[in-house]
Amino acid sequence: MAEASARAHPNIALVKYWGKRDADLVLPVAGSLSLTLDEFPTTTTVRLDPAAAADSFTLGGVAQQGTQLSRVTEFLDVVRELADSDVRAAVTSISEIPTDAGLASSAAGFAALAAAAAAAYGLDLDQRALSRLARRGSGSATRSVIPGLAVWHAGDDEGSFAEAVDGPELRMVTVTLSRTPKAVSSREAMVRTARTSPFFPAWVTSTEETLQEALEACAQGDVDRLGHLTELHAHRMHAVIESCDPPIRYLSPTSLEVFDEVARMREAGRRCYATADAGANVVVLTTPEDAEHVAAELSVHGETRVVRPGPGVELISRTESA
Ligand code: 2P0
Repeated sequence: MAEASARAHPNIALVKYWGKRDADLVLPVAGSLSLTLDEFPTTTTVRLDPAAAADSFTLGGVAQQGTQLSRVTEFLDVVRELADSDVRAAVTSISEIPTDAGLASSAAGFAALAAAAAAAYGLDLDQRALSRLARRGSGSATRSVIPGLAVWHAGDDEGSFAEAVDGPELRMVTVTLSRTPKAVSSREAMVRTARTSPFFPAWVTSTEETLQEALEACAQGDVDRLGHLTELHAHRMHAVIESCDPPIRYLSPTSLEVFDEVARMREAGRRCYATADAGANVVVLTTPEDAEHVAAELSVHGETRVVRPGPGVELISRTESA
């Protein structure tokens, strides 16, 4: 029985992914840009079990059912098709981030699962193929395959993958405000935004423009331009989400206080820019020089942590046992 383990880290988008043009293939309406972190890893083991009638999925020692299990099974179906196999698997996963609290747990989860499953089923995938495969599990997982700064190209099935981008030396400060699950999953909220927000077409076109500008800022090593675009794009994403019917609001009053505090620190000369994903937590893009100060200042609002750019997905082990 083959068994493989892999580890991946979450990423935080500077230019956000919000909306799919193909839900089955997980093709985004626009490209995005992110930083893979070196904290909060997910480690996943896939063990093939020829005697099993169904896949199983254990997360943090708890057997999963419902949507969590069906997403893993559907993902393994993609891997099985590539490997021409019908063998079921036992998946065990340990995540160091609270699931569904707004710090994208599915990015690290599906990146680790993609690498472990590919190895267990005997697929020999290069980084691009692994990124495309991870995409089928969760859009943001496309980027967690890649270390550090990563651009995810919108593309078609072949062309929609992430790759590394050179850029300035960055740090992120995570500000954990909420450990409660979000009210609406990002998967569902994306669909609602695309269907009901009158601003959605403008979101798509402006995101592509922002991505091009952000890539130029990376190439020039321009932290302040990149930071400005990051904060701007976070506001635009939350604005388009809040404009859907019925509206969805992820940011809490405390999130907004943190955005205001970040703006005040910036006026005082610190290089720091706020962003937030589909939850109340805020993440601050900053420099190695300013990171500790930013983390200390924001600790009155929530638990803060300075995070460095992290590695891409790593295969930890692969064994073939009798
Ligand atoms: C991002 N987010 O770019 C954006 C910003 C949340 C806000 O990618 O449906 O869990 O599995 O493709 O990857 C969260 O979306 O969604 C996300 P699916 P995913 O990081």
